[in-house]
Amino acid sequence: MATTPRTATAHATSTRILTTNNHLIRWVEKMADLTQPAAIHWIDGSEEENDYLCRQLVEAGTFTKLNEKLWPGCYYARSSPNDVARVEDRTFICSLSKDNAGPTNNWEDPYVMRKKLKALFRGSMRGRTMYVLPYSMGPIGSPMSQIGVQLTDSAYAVVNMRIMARIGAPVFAEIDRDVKRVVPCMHSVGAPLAPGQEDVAWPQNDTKYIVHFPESREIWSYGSGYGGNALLGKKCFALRIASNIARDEGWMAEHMLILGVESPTGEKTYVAAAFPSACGKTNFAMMIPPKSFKGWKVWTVGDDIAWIRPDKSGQLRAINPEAGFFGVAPGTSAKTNPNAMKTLSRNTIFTNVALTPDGGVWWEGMTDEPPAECTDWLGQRWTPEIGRATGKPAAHPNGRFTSPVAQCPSIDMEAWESPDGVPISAFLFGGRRATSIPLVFQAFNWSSGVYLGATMGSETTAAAAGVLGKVRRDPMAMLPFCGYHMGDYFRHWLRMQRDLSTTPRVFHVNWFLKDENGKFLWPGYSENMRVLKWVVDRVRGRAQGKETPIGWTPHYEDMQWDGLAMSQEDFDRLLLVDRAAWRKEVMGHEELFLLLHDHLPPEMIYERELLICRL
Ligand code: TSX
Ligand code: MN
Repeated sequence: MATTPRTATAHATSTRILTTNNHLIRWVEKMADLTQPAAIHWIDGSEEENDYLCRQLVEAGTFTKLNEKLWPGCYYARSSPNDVARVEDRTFICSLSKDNAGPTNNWEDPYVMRKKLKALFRGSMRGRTMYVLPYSMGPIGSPMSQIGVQLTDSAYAVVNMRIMARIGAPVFAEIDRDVKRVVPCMHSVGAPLAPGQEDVAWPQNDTKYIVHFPESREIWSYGSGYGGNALLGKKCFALRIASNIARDEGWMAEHMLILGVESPTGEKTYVAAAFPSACGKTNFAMMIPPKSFKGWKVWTVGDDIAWIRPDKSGQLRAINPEAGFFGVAPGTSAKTNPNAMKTLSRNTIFTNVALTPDGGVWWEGMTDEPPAECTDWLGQRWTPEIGRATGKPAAHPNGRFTSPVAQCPSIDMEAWESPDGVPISAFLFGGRRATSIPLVFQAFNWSSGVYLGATMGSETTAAAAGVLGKVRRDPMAMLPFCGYHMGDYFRHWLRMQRDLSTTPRVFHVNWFLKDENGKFLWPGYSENMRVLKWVVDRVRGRAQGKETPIGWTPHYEDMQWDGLAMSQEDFDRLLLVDRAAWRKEVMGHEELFLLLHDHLPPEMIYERELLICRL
């Protein structure tokens, strides 16, 4: 297999080829012929290389180096206003059969799509450097890890991926061992430069395509440099492609945080949790227990994605395939998430937040008082007065920080990079629901737990206080991320039970119940530890539960209340199972099931019938 390094293409200046894998070298050549880059740069992942790329980004105007005293090792970027989020309507699952993509994914015939993509990518990297970026999702060499190679014309994508994944020379070495299939990922911002043409700070194309070929395990992303559109290891690979691999191989690729709860005796219990967006998933993953919980600790393993598989004994074990947090900045503060604030205090890339005059960053919710003046995410002067007058925030609501996981004070140092993962004892599903859904309840068994996940959802936040928002269903928080038919996905969840000696216990939580005046009934944040302790106690067989039509809820005395004034009456309100409201709720489940009916496992219908009977 070994070949001597050679120049990849005649028309491009190139740095040294860093692999001996001929298949990879030939693919890079072929893609360079297609996209016509001015140069090819094989990424080694070194610090020197990263410094070089960051310098280039500063020169190009993409990056601003932040004040080294206040924000050591940090950079600031503003995107084009046309490129600020994932583009779900431009995201495609191009399976051979439309049926396999299901009704919740965009689909196009793979042959038609390939033709389209070839045309878009033809010459798309002219005047730019094509980076050959090898990455490992999961610790390098772990049997649970997967490898991808992203070809990209975005240095911004490279330096972000260096935080989000393991990249560079050690991954090439893993590829050269030739034991794992590599997922090819094509990425172009779709903004070729003519000779002499001046570049813009954030190149992008108004035409965008985020395309997955599940059978051939390929990703093609065109036109965007932002987040999940450009950092292809994350949503594209670790969820959409990996969900296909996982189904075929008998494991699970989930949109879940992973945390460990340590009791005063040192006993550690790991849970994985799926929440829809805007439920504070990262806050929960980095939660600090209240002072009254002496000796209890919460350890972070991951905040977004979990790859979970049964070990030889039939116990589910999970890894966080990522090495970084790509977190939403607005709302993150020393009050809501002190661990996140410490994590992002250095070696972080900020995108689409506000820039302060002292070379720092700011976003809505970071401090009680906004800075007297700053530059907003659009590059305009912003003051609190201007903000009030225009109603425009200084930071984009989807402004982000890219930070290394290892910098998180609550990171589970012993376990987070364990090649075998951590044992998962419980799954939590959640939603943002102002009424009807109790603070916490436990499913009766695995299949009623799968039903809980399948029917979860959040109220649209735009609804006025006290008015019932419309519930948007987001099964297992996977609706935008499952790379195949959602009905088959439920079937896969149900089938997983066969390979398990014990199934994790399944719970549903809702931190967002409100009273008639729109006031939150539950304090949330650190106080969620009280719920987490009941979950752990249930898993360990230590806590009682009260049987209700929807599952088991805690009794008042099953939960630890030291340090929080919680009356039996307020508690009863938080745990109330309103049968009339639930009969309506079940009607909402029907809507989703109708959409998925031709692939829906019969167990889901059966669980629904059982629930109706119990109500
Ligand atoms: O992240 C949140 N969590 C989980 C924390 C571990 N948020 C923020 C959600 C938006 C991203 C929450 N918001 C939580 C919560 O548990 N609960 C709430 C609702 C809430 C907001 C404010 C207060 C109480 C509850 N109290 C005061 O503002 C004083
Ligand atoms: Mn996510």
